[in-house]
Amino acid sequence: MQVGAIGIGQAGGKILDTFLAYDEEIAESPIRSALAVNTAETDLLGLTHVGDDQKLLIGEDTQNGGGVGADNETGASVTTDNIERIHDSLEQMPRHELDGFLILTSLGGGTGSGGTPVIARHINSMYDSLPVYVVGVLPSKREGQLYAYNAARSLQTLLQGASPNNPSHSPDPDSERSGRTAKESSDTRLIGPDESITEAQETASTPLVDNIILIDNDAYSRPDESLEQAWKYINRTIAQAVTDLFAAGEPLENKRIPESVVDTADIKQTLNGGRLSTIGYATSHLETDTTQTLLDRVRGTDSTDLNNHDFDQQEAELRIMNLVREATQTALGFDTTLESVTTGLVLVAGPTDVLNRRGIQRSRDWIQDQIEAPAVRGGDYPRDQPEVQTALLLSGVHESDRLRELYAQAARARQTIEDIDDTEAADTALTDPPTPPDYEHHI
Ligand SMILES: Nc1nc2c(ncn2[C@@H]2O[C@H](COP(=O)(O)OP(=O)(O)OP(=O)(O)O)[C@@H](O)[C@H]2O)c(=O)[nH]1
Ligand SMILES: [Mg+2]
Repeated sequence: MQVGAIGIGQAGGKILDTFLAYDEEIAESPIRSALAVNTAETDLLGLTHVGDDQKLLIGEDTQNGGGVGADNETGASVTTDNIERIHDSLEQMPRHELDGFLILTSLGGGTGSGGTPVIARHINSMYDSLPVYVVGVLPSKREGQLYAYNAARSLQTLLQGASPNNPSHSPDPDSERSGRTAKESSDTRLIGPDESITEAQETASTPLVDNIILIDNDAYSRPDESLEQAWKYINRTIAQAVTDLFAAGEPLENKRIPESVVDTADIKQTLNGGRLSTIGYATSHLETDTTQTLLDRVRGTDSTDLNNHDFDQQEAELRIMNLVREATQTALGFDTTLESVTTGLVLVAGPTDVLNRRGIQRSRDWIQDQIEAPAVRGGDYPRDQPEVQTALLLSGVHESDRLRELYAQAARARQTIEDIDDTEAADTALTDPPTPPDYEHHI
């Protein structure tokens, strides 16, 4: 699967950079074309794998290259004001070779969180046939209410696209794919977390994106380390998981043919299983020579023994099953149970002799049993390396304590903001205080 990748904001740019670094290492990439967009100049300068001609600084006139300070309304409006420049950069991408767009961003900051819906809306209006996927990073709970509020608004806007509470944002009746029209490309408004979130994924009539792969900064960071320390690891995990999943089925010269190919259609169908997804990733280093000698001793065989092969294959099968379970647990760090997703894709990468077919099949069956849906896809990715990796994509997340918490945190932030507004209104006696809307959150 080949994508045009857009990293927006600080996190988005760094994740894009990490993708490009990893892709250089494995000499393969799902990123056909890359673009980093930011309002902060230093963020862009810090990217070492993104080329200078792939960097776009926006809003210099208003933000002076200093970012938008976690104000995602400003992030949205600056992106809108610069949409033509973004458009020109997107036009440089070889669109006919792309299977879709992938926007990389944090959801809690200002530039990426506000700019992503604007860019998604623009892509929909210009290149309607190509799907838009987002890798969106949820802020840590430790980062407080404002980031949670930003994330909930950005998510809500991406899932709903237009707010039923605001007639000026209603779907265009003349358009078949309402909400995905050029007409709306100047719409900078972000939907609030209290605005009819009711089962947004299922009922959304006007989503701006085809799928959001959510990454939870909390799920991957350890209590004893700072978030900044965890970012590197998190970014690397995202890059590895998504690259492996997207690149596995790409035919390349000299590439080993998988026994079971995961192709673009498998990935798209898995992502079509819902609007929200999550990924998991696990690695196991293959035994060093010393360990192998030890194992040989335990087995009491030499390496040409036939039983040895069986033993190796049993070991390979077990290794894969353990890795898939581990990958499930990392993915479920974001969510709660496998019952809360509707579809999945399992990919196992490693040297051919350890890609045990039965192990992959049994892992798929194991996930399938729990999801209780027929659609768990899977495949292998043969490549020479001293380790085995499992990448997991779980889609159609329909129940999530983490998201409920995020929306609750966001609602509290909304209330705080309104309380401040009320005080200011009373002080100046300019306007009546607004009535706080009833808050109901459902995922
Ligand atoms: N995983 C990950 N998260 C990051 C990284 N950098 C920042 N974040 C998270 O992103 C959120 C902040 O968003 P940023 O991407 O820094 O914000 P921005 O889009 O650049 O917007 P402004 O700085 O407000 O202009 C917080 O939740 C951070 O924890 C990163 O490299 N990796
Ligand atoms: Mg920033």
